[in-house]
Amino acid sequence: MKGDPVGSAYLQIKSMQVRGAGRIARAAVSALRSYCEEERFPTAEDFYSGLSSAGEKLKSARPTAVSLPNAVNFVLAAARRSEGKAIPVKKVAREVVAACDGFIASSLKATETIGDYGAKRIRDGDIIMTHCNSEAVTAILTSAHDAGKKFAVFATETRPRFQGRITASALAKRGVNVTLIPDSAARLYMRKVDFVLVGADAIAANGAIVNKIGTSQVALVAHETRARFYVAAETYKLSPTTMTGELVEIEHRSPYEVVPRPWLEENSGVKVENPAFDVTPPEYVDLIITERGVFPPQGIIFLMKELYDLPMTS
Ligand code: RI2
Repeated sequence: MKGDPVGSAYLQIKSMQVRGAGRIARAAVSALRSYCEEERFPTAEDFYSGLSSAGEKLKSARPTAVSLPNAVNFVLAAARRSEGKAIPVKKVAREVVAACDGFIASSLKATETIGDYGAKRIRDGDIIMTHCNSEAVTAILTSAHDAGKKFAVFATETRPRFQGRITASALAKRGVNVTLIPDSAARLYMRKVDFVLVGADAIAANGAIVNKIGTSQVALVAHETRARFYVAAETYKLSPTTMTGELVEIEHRSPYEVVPRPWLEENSGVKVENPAFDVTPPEYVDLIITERGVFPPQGIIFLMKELYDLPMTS
């Protein structure tokens, strides 16, 4: 075995060295690809069980972004198609590598397509607020900017990990007019805002959006001031298990992302909570922009049923 691509991807995803729902999906798939290329499998049984436990390990790195299990399941399904057939294990491994390449390419293409679809929603003079850092959102804003549209962006800092700085820095480097604001200033600036644009880690069957903590507060304020609320997400962020009533698990991270360890040691009577995501109800969402088109939150169930091949129920 050369290195440990799965173990190292697991650690990078868990520690958020690799972050963002799309990026973690591609990192997991890329690790499974390396596993297929690097591992030596004496028997087909070894291949299937090894790949399956590698996939389960990667899925466990972060619990909320459904892009991660969806991506891993895509790869495992590609392997399962050959299970039980008399196909040489090397050939199956090659097919799985091709499936991994297909996933990565279509993920990147999906983000680009969302960029094009979303850019059509931006008009000259628009003021847009975003929260956290999303590749899908950045794709829309840079596509609109590259098309010559003139607009301004307010990016919230996004405590406790300040992903808003990543957004602001990336947009400024591309020449987009961007202003970084504290999360607590969202209501003050919302009066000027035409629409909010955020990414998603998971989208439930009822059109609820699971995204970075604070998103639902921004949505509430947008609702109050009648600013529209748009979500940009590739379809592998749709959560199929929510169709059968499963809830999306919300990740809780270390208290030391919120306060320094010495502070907490000095103030040991203080409890610290650090939920990484929250849920924005569909009533606060106007549109979900995917690579398959633009949907109202109530329409997402039909797309989900089509993509996940489940029978239509009432
Ligand atoms: P893209 C991020 O989660 C944010 O919540 C962001 O909105 C979402 O993933 C989608 O990201 P985190 O990994 O796939 O920072 O659009 O916890 O880049």
